[in-house]
Amino acid sequence: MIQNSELILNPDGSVYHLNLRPEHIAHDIIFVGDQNRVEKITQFFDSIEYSTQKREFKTQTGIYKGKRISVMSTGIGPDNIDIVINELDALVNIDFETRQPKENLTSLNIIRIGTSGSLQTDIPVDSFVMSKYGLGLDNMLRSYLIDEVSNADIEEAFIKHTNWDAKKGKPYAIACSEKLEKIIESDQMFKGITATAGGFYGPQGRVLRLDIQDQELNNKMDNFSFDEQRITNLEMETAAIYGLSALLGHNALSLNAIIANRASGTFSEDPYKAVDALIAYTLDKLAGN
Ligand code: R1P
Repeated sequence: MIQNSELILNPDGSVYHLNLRPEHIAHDIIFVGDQNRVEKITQFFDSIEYSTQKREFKTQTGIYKGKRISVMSTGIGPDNIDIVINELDALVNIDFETRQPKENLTSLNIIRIGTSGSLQTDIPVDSFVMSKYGLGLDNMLRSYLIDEVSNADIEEAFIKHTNWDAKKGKPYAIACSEKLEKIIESDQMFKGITATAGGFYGPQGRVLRLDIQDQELNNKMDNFSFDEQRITNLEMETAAIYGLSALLGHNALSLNAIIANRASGTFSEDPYKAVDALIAYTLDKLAGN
């Protein structure tokens, strides 16, 4: 039995941070970072059956073209992903009455629609990237036993190529769900390795007033490749989503609208337009159109 201190439920039976009970979520779930992006997606729904929010975690569940979908904001960073995916998994795979894992487990389909910075000059602002792999530079996943889901060959090649300082922890590489990749993929999307950082400034090589441990890291990342996959972009959630989903048996895919190009120093003139186009594309693919 999982103790009250380990799986915390609110007085109404909802899970602690997400504020949701099992009946409130669909098995197809879209993650966004920004809570204001949730309604940018659900505005296209035929109906909304449930809405809730606690802190940065806002969820709406409804029907889009006959398909039940939940849209959920994760806030920023891998630490939030630890909360969101563990609580989502508890909602479907732990019996809240007996506090025991269920015998028949449910696999959720999780798709992130995020924003991100490109590391490659030829992946311009306003384009889309699908992450074939997440490369976690953040350490969150290293609290779990990840050897069976992580790709040690990519990790070792990356550590060698960048002369990675072990004091920052060991990067981890996790593949996307091939099932979701097939449903969503398009010729118009770039595909590659998405690096996930545990912060926005120093951890992504941005220097304002503080010196950083490796000024050359972004340059080294942009010329790394493994098995014809290069590092396309840098953001803060994908590797954590892929890792926890793989460990818990869920399918995950991350899509990002490129709103900044770190290689050329440019930022989109209308970042919302690219995000809106990615939302429309993804919803229709999910609904089977
Ligand atoms: C940083 O500004 C945030 O934006 C990106 C990063 O991953 C980080 O969460 O994604 P979202 O727009 O989905 O939040």
